[in-house]
Amino acid sequence: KKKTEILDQPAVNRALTRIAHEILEKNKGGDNLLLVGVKTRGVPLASRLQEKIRQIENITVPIGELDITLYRDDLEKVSDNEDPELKAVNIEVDVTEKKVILVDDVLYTGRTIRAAMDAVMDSGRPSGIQLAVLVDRGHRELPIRADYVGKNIPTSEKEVVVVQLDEVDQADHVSIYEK
Ligand code: 3GP
Ligand code: 5GP
Ligand code: MG
Repeated sequence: KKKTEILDQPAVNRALTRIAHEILEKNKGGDNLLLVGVKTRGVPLASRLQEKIRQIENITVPIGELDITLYRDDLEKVSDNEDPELKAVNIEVDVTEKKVILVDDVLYTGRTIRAAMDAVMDSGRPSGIQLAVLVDRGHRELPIRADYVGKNIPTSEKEVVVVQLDEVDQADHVSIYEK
């Protein structure tokens, strides 16, 4: 199947550098931030943002992770009646009064992020929740949008965005291909 590369390693890195700056600009610094990665690939993205914020402002923003179970184990199947559910939360700091930034690789229907917001709000009262994604591929089914986007990639429902990250896949690449 034909695969088209959208972002290579330097482009992924530049997008994350920009997002780190945008996060610091919007929040007037890094105080009271908490980065929460959505497994699997949101977790290494959150730690890369943590490292970039450390390089820019010399502060270490705390990190947590959420595991939201996939409702689509068959990626060919578009229709589904099950919603993603929380499988595990690992957030060591109290979210109360924190500006929580959810981090995920791809934003699609928005259902995963809805479940992630529920999980965060069940664990305390954050002062706000923001969303950072490497790719927004469109096709939202809920009124959810990202505050920080690496790249908007208009896709058809038949296309899949492949996100590969060094920590998981031994290389950084974002490409799209037809299912
Ligand atoms: P992730 O957990 O790192 O986000 O679903 C398992 C993996 O398959 C996900 O990795 C995701 O990147 C990838 N994937 C590719 N296309 C799709 C898709 O259309 N839906 C879902 N849920 N995952 C997809
Ligand atoms: P949503 O819940 O917004 O439909 O989907 C978001 C989650 O599903 C993300 O965590 C992402 O891993 C996965 N996902 C949905 N579509 C794609 C896609 O085209 N490519 C990749 N890599 N992940 C996807
Ligand atoms: Mg993901």
